[in-house]
Amino acid sequence: MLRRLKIAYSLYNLFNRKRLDHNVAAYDKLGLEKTYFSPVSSKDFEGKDPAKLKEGKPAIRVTETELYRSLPAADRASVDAFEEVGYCVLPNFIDAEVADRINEEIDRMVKDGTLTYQYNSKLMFAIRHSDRLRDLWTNERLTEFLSALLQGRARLFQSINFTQGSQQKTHSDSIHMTTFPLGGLLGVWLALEDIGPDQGPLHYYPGSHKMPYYLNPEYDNEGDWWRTGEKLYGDYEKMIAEKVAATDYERKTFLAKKGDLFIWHANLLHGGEPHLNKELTRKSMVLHYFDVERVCYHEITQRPALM
Ligand SMILES: O=C(O)CCC(=O)C(=O)O
Repeated sequence: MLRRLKIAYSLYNLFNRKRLDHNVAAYDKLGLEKTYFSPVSSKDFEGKDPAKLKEGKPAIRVTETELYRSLPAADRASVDAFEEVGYCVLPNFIDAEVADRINEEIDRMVKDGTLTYQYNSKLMFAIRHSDRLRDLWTNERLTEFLSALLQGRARLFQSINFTQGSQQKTHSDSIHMTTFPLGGLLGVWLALEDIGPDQGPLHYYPGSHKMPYYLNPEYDNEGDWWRTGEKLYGDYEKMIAEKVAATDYERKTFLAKKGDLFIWHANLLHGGEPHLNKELTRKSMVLHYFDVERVCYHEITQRPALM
């Protein structure tokens, strides 16, 4: 019950001004009477003009970025198709030796207790504990490329490492990490070893990012002025399963080689396949980037995102 009280989140957020200031300028531009710690959800933006947030800010095209220009033709073609299919694949993006060093660093942080498994299989925010990891994912070349894909300003928000498959049911990240206007998020997924069909590979539905964004109102999870919605996450997953079953989108799995990168759109439906052979690991790392030129928040809990 306490977890649903908006006042509890607001009190916590009251003491995190620096990490929440990013939304304030956007609230002003949109004419929203909110402070940095106020609850926020999609219903706040009804009738608001998203163009107000991007006034006078021409974004660079992805084809002009240094990273894109350095890619082999096949990878460029994958990036070119991003808008159409909702993802792109950059094979061998990271050298095997760099992947090994990431694995060593994660192992060390698990052994010394810096990282502990949460939500079954997730090692959250390793980037907060390792300069090397953070630098790898915040370098200028990658940031420029991701900013161009977002048509905004990409900022690394979160990392999650896995040693076992997530087995997470199909979802869109936009219920967890949401923006106004919608679509200001990218998922960047790195294989830290070869991942076969029995190791719980990533699954995804090409083109599904063009489906509507299914947020709190679509599964009756809006709550009221003092409480967030009462639905369970399983209710969200059930709704998504029904929505996707009513379409022709095809489910695919990403059988990755160590060092391969998969980038997905904010609304691409994806998840983790069952991890069938538990004797094998499934080492991977996922990074989520927000476009900080938009309002960045969590629709499901109606909280502003702590950057
Ligand atoms: O790696 C996986 O199995 C799924 C990860 C995922 O769904 C996510 O981070 O949003």
